[in-house]
Amino acid sequence: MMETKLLKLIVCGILIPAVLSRNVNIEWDPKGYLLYCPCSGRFTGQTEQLLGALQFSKAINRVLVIPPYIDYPCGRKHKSSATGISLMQHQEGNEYIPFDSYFDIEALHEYYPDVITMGDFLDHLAPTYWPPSERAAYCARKLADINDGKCPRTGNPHGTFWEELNIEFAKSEIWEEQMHYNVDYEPWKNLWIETYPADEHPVLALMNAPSFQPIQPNAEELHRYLKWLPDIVDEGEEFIKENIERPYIGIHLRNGADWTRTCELADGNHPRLMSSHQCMGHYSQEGVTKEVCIQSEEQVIKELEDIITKHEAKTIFIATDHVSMEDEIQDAYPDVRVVTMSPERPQVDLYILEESDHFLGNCVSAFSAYVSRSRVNAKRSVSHLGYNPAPVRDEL
Ligand code: GFB
Repeated sequence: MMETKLLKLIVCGILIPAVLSRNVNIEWDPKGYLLYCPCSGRFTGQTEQLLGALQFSKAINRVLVIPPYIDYPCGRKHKSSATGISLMQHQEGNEYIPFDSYFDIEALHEYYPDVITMGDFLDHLAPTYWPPSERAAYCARKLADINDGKCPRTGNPHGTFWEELNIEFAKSEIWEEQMHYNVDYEPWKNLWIETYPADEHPVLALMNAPSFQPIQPNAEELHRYLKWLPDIVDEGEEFIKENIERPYIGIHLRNGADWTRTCELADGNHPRLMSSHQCMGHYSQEGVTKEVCIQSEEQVIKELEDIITKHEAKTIFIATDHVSMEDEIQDAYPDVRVVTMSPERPQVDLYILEESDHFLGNCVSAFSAYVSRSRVNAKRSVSHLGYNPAPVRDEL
């Protein structure tokens, strides 16, 4: 099944040949393995989960099996000759895209060498060392209690993810104790190691990522081990070379239907909405306002004025999931070139935003948080729509 999917990705031109030609010599590691489903969020949300899982696996000393990204059809775009880009109208199945078709896995090894892709685990280790009768799904008692007393769930993605990988669980291992993913705290780390010693529990398959959402402050640093593959860098650089004159401002406009619904929660009374920590820190009591969450054309145009002047911008690059406001921004600033990508890929949008001379992001979106994190780590300038103070990066 995994091979069929990989083949499909190659035919689609998504997977680079280097992944296939890698010389694989993978041996079983007695320290045991950790699998999980990246069962919430989309590309950048799942990337945050990976950073948390990386930290968790290193702390409890297990090999991390990196899951493929789950790409949902509702978020994919396609080209339409009449309108340029529009959201897909028909429902297709999910796509499962290996981590190493976006990122260089060697760069992760600098932080933790004990990582392996799900494809390699299933092809080279599972057939010999993880017989179907021993495949256990692990979860907390409170999940099992609402799921007929077992861990594996049904539906998309909780069931479809494992089905796609051809993994059927023969049993459930339910933890009764309070187990915590915060393994910086020594007693909680030891609880995992003592409850599930690798010789008795060689493969720990978790139903969700062992991480926090939003990402915890101490995992933000790990972002620097994410290195785009050369084809994404080349694609981004080519777009910059052909369309952008520096200095340029990269702006993220998140305003699709799912976002409009999310921003109904931003009534100014509730702090900590989704990725708002990128602006306000994790512990703020400040309410998230509508202007911080979703912006009108007037707001965007007004806020761009000072930024264009300050950075002497010659180009504005707009990344968006839905409405780019390209024409309106261009009309408001005729001396600045306004560009957006069409057709586009989220990964290339992210790259171009990372490379901008100034990034103007959305406080609430994980997509913006990805760019903010990367730029704050690299000490590059960042500000956010609807929010004036400098972004807060919590210390440990
Ligand atoms: O990455 P993500 O988890 O962050 O999901 P949020 C947003 C997805 O929307 C991205 C697309 O992975 C992209 O596929 N997207 C958003 C974009 N902005 C852009 C953009 O500027 N350019 C391109 N090319 N694509 C959460 C979701 O989104 O929002 C949740 O994870 C839920 O599932 C919630 O829908 C409301 O934090 O922005």
